[in-house]
Amino acid sequence: MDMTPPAAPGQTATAAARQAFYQAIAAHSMTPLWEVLHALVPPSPATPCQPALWKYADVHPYLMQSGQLITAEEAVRRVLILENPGLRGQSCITQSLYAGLQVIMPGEVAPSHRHTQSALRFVVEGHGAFTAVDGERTQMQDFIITPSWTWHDHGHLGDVQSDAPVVWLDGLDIPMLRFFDAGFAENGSAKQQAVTKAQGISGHRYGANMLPVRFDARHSAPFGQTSPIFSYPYERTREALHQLEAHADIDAWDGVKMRYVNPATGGPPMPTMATFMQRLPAGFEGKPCRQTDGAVFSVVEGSGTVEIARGEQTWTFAFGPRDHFVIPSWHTARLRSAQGCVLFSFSDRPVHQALGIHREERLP
Ligand code: 1HN
Repeated sequence: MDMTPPAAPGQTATAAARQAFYQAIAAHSMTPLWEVLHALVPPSPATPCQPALWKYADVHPYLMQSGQLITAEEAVRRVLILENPGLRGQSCITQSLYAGLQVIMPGEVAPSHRHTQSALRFVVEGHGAFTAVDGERTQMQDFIITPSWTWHDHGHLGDVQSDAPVVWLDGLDIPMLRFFDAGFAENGSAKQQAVTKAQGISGHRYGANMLPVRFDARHSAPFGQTSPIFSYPYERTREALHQLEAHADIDAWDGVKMRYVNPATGGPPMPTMATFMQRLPAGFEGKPCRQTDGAVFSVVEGSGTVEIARGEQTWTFAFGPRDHFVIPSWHTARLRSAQGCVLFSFSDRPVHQALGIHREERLP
């Protein structure tokens, strides 16, 4: 018996036969590769992720309003997610990275929990808050990491020096863990974890260009793949960049750009996310470059512009202190700064490198 349906007007018999075939196999959870092959292996990355800029002047009032609407404790984490306009509803800033701005008010606590997702914090505004990571407290300032499966809680004592909110950028590998279906989480038994270590001890032990004599990164749980330092003070970073700008070569694409390291391995502080600090000298006109790792930027000091291009489209963002922007995978970016500036950024580069798929192109 001939099962071929009659061709619809304008449809060839072949097309009709194919459609009927697709419907028949769909009932068996199958679908033809040849209809999707081109989209599956594009000639170059075809990300739905879009370049985007969040001006702090626009964001700040909403952060403060959120502080009136819900307590940190009720929210667990009071965060406004920086959601990529091309990925709405997916709680991510690139296909592999999550970013949000978290606010904590004096007197508040964000309760203790742990999860397999790794987190980084970059403090944007305010001081007087602290975070605790696996029993050690540190000031919530500058760049802090919360490695996978470490207990963490945040608090703001509201001291005499600061009764203002503290705001920081959270960067997490949430979409990656979702992709791998490897997310686990646990709440602490107490709101705040017990402090079991002296404040700053990990910095003294691992952050003074030395390691304990028998330290072996490969066998030092929980540090196998994450930095044993979890606080990287900006003062030292800033001075290093300043001296390098004055006395070393300026890279024509990046200015002076350094990556944060795990001092025990030389690798990134956490296995899924690389973090960078970069200084563009006054008058810098960067050459264009593109890479497969999508990157999120937080402007620390100064101002400038980033021009981002993909195909026929160009986006130009003017940025200043506390603004945030995202450069998606394989978008050509060009940084300029008349006044000079300092930029913090993070990306999924370590994963690209571990998989041998990282590509970078520095254009003339
Ligand atoms: C989290 O634990 C924090 O600890 C921030 O501050 C943002 C987003 C999703 C899941 C866990 C934090 C988070 C998060």
